[in-house]
Amino acid sequence: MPFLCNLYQLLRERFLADPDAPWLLLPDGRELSYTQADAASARYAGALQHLGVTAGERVLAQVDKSPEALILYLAVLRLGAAYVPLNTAYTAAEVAYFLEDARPVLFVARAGNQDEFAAAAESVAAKLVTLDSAGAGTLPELARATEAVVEIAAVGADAIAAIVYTSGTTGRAKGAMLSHANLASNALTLQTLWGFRADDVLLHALPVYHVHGLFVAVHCAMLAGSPMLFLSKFDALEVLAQLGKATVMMGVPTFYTRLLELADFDRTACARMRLFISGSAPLRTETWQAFFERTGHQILERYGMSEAGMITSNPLAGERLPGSVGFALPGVTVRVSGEDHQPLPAGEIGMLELTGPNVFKGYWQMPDKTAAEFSDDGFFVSGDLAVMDQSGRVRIVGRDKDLVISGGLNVYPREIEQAIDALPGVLESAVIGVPHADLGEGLVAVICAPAETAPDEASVINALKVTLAGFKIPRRVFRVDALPRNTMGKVQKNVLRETYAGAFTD
Ligand code: MCA
Ligand code: AMP
Repeated sequence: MPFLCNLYQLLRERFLADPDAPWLLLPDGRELSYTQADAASARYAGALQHLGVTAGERVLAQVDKSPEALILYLAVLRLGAAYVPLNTAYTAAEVAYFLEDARPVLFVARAGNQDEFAAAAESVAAKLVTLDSAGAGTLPELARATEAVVEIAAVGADAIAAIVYTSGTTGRAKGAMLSHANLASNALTLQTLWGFRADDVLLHALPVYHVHGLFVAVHCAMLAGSPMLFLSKFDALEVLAQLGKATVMMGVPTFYTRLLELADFDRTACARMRLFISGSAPLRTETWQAFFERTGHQILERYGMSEAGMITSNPLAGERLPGSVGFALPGVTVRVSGEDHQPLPAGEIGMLELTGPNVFKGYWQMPDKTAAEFSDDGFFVSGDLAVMDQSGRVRIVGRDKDLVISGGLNVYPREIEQAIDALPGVLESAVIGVPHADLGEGLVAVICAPAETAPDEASVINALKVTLAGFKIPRRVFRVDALPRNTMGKVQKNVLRETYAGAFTD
């Protein structure tokens, strides 16, 4: 069924079935109802409109997780503008790139950071307002002083609701444009598939600047009109303390390995829970098994990416298998193909490709890159290597793209290598991901530099921290005289991954 209205309209129609139901439950005991969410988003929409935000324009936001951060997102949807969330770990240098690329009319920064960004915002004629973790700042002040915008902008099915930046193999981040229809179709499918109901309570400990925490989690809860137990970040002890009030949790595998480290995390702690969902990175079979033995719960693993939201999922009712990401979502077609984009027989490893109403509208202002990632018959090429069995069950077995996923966050080695190569004394470098008990993969940099001039590990790390977000900083740096290369001259990262496999585990 074609979707021809604003995503916010859809959410609102659903959650207003019980307007007084709680929307957010905060750890300090405060509660916000769905009616309050709706009214607050209208007030924020008033402030945004006053600042010049109109349908089709972009609002860039680097804000801490708070109820107001979600209200900002809902207000942007309400106006038919596009929300562009940024990881709070990004440095000023990284944010300057996003400002330049996204060309927003408005940049919402954390209070205290605004001076750092003033010049960059001004250079692209973006207005700058602030919002801090306690919900204070110049944006909420303005929202109190301006008239609310109650109407919800009517938008076409292809109107862009959000642009989510994902790094690229060239080292330059690309903005994946997601339409209202993309987000709505995925949300409706997941709410049904995972059985979200008004009496669920979603424990929300994910960040709200990525698809997982912002779209998958928030949309499922809001469509069902269920409350979110809204934690400012993942802290295993805090999650354990709150778990008795929740029925569903979504997390990256690191959440689950950290919970398993707590002796008190057991069946009793999970007594009210009906579902644990994992994604964003591979969940190790040992983790799945240990979790099952400890809690009696089979973690439901699903697979997705920024460009398409969720793509496959293990079933709620059927068999959930460790090491498998389940089946294509209803309405989504997944195939495992060879280099010619032709489907391979069941059981063979190939490229996972997909098509469906969830697939994005392209990379912001990069038509060539967009075209390069689609087959002639319109399938999006994921870059993930997979195998599918006769029944359509999918396993992700590797990546064709040079990507490391650390604690659920993506790092494209090229970007880090470019920064390392620019350091004095370094000839070239290779960045790889190797097994890390906590993060899944940990970053290792191998630098090729003469022993006499090579910077030591600490100076490489400190130099990178100036411009790159913390999660992109290699945790170990090794020096070599030469990087291993194949006959074509290409650096053999598989050889490096073997050599340094024990960097974090030995
Ligand atoms: C923080 N640090 C990290 C990471 N996070 N290092 C490597 N990998 C990370 N993921 C570093 C910080 O820079 C800092 O370094 C130190 O660790 C402590 O920082 P802190 O913020 O206290 O870390 P934490 O609270 O322990 O965070 C780890 C975390 C967090 C809980 C795993 O990264 C997290 O919430 N990850 C979830 C990410 C997510 O939502 N991904 C979904 C993407 P220093 O001490 O040197 O300063 S969406 C997606 O992938 C698709 C669509 C999908 O399928 O879902
Ligand atoms: P992002 O670019 O942040 O959207 O990350 C998407 C990537 O995360 C995918 O292309 C996969 O490589 C990876 N990913 C997400 N979920 C899973 C999963 N359940 N198992 C393995 N990899 C996953």
